[in-house]
Amino acid sequence: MASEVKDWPRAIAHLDMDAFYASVELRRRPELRGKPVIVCGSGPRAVVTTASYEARKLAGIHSAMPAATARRRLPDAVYLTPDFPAYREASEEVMEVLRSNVETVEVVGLDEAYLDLTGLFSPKATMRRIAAEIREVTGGLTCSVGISESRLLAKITSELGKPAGLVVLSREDGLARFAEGSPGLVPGIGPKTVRRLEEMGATTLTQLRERWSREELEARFGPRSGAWLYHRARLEDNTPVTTSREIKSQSAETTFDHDVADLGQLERQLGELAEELCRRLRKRDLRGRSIGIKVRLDDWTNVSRSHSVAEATNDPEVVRPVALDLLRAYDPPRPVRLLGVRVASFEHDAGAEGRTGADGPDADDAEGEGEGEPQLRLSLPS
Ligand code: TTP
Ligand code: MG
Ligand code: MG
Repeated sequence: MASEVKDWPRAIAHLDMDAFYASVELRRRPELRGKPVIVCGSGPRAVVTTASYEARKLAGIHSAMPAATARRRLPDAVYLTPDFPAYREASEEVMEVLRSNVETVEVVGLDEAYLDLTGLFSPKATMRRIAAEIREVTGGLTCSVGISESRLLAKITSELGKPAGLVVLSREDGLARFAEGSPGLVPGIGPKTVRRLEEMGATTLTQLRERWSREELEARFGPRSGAWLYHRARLEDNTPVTTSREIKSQSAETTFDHDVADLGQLERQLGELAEELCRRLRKRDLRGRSIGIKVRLDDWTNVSRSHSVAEATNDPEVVRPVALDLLRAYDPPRPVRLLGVRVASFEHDAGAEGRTGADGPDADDAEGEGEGEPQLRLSLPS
């Protein structure tokens, strides 16, 4: 052990539930215990949202794998369609345990959270107690915990003990342990960047550290991303854990290069914005009852209109027509400068913005979102 937790400047835990959706299903169907369980949609393009550890071991089934592949590999597994309300409810039970034990808890998605344990007498004992309490309160759901000096390392560390593990790792130990590891194991460094680094001759974290100075990285990747990579390669991260705030609404909007007067063009644009917004809502598992539009005219008049639907939604087939009706009813009297669509009045909060390390080179493409997790968070039953 390179250093003791009590000597670290900060102690951060990352907690992540094990095979979350599948475990929630198993809790209410104990007769399925021990069998491979796969939660996935049923349409032709459905993908696996999660597989129980049995299914992972038996046939390497994993999240985001096409459901058809899973069915071919493991035809006898138990296939279930996702029940999001059940997962949200279980998530709330878990997060409530965290919040009642620790002051600073940042929820990032349905099944994971960061906790700031700095200054506690024994972070390890605290997390062991919390894991036991989660198990008890939720009727058997297990989690894995990583404790380290930063969010970045805590996130990597929680993976090491899966399932049901608790691992403590100092930065020094992390550097030694992952010396020969690919830069891709660092959250936020996606496959695209890994390929670029490989081409530069940095296939391991050590090579990246030793062969590339900060200046060189900045020259290649730009000042922000270069500096970010430099620190990631050293497993350095000083992002604070911040108590998650509830997301009240989500919107997508665009400012036109040239003001648009044609209603048809505005409608097409609004349709696309609605699609984009729904994709984001689905990713965060948010559904809202209030659908609104925002229009800014060329004279900077701002107009908002909204309409409530009976059932909370993130379905583009619901959001798009409502938004279009609102636009047609308003029928902008002047050319439009900015157009936006918005969904609010969520069922209830399902986590918070789960984004850290957003300055990475992949931040704006599909790989860099949410600390390098797969982009595809939810596959809704089709
Ligand atoms: P994860 O925590 O990534 O995975 P997991 O809890 O199923 O398994 P692990 O023990 O390895 O943590 O994701 C949490 C839930 O989010 C998961 O149960 C289902 C959902 N999910 C998707 O819908 N699509 C995905 O691609 C991933 C990765 C997860
Ligand atoms: Mg999990
Ligand atoms: Mg997770």
